[in-house]
Amino acid sequence: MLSTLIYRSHICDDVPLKEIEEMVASANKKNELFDVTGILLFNGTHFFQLLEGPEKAVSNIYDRIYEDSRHHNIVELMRDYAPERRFGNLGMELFDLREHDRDSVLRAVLSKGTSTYQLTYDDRALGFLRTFVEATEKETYYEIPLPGHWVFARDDDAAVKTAEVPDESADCRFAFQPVVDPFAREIVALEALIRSPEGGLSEHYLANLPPERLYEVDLSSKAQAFAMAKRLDIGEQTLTVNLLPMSLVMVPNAVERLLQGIQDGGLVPEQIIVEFTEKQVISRLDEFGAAIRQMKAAGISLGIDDFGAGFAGLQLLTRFQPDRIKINRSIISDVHRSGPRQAIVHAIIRCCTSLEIGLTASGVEKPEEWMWLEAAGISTFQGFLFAEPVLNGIPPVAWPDNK
Ligand code: FMN
Repeated sequence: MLSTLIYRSHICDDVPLKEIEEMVASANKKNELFDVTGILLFNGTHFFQLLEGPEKAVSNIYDRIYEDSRHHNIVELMRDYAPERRFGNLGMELFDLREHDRDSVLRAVLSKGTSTYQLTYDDRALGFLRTFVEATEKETYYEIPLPGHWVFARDDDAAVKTAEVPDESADCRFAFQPVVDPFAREIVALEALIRSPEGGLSEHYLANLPPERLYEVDLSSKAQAFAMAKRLDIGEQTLTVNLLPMSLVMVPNAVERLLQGIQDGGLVPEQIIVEFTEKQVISRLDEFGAAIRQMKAAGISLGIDDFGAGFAGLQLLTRFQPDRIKINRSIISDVHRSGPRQAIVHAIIRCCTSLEIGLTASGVEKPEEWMWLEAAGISTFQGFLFAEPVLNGIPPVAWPDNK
């Protein structure tokens, strides 16, 4: 099947254009061998390449291009399928945008097209091409430092802080994971994640409960989380707990019981964020809304977890505006090299900024993901890059240091 791949990248400072011309000559031969065609645009700082050909061949060539040290900040913009090639003449042709005047440059690029149909603007690939030529999106090209620019170091004297569990007979435990602001070097919140007594993950723990006990156990477990937070002496630190949305609806006096647990743990409602994941369907929205109002009136903040992972996120936002949103790992993962993910994150940031909703990126594992997200305007993060959750304890944070 004929596939199309488009990316953009930034040329490395020390690469002479002559070297690129030589590279193009040999790439041309290689592409021809694999039946891949395309065009490479260069504007003095950035490349924009469109590759067309059999799916596997295009993918293999792109993998090699991605590893090429002559460019960096490589962002894949599009992978799609097409009935015929747009630029089918050569294995690869270099087009230097600087050699043409502003008004005619797009026409000059399009004159290289080989499609029998008119190259129209409603074609996505040509949309990307035009945007690159006209440089209308340039302000969103965040140039992040190369990997290795940052080291993540734990304080020498930082250790895991653990405590005895308050009730050994309880059938759940909690692991705590910090949410951090790396530039301020501040832990902005701790999330209490439910675990089985052996440390089994929350999905398994909840999935193994009999359905008729699920909501009651979910709600009553929060008292354990608050008691554990007390033992860990979290002071005035913000604490996030997760709750199934239906636990608020199905368990009588759910909010009163939450408040009692908070008080017994020596905490105050204002330091608690209750998070609901958007993945869980809320079937009784009116009753859920009433419980939310009661929770908010008592001072507890509302968070939406796993934003972007389910199907209800945007619709949920039309009904309830939470205080905080956590973007799911599925959107965060490799965001620095994915145009679609970057566009989605930009849209979430714009939406949350308009609604004054705080935003956290969760599941951050790579320095490049963190750097791109910081550049885009997110300042709080959660993920293995900074700290892994620790059962019955609080881990130290690995803070980034500029090398
Ligand atoms: N190599 C290709 O074979 N085809 C291409 O279309 C191609 N385009 C490139 C575009 C840019 C901006 C850069 C920096 C490099 C490009 N290369 C291309 C070169 C590859 O990255 C790589 O050097 C080349 O395929 C040789 O790989 P090999 O040594 O593993 O055989």
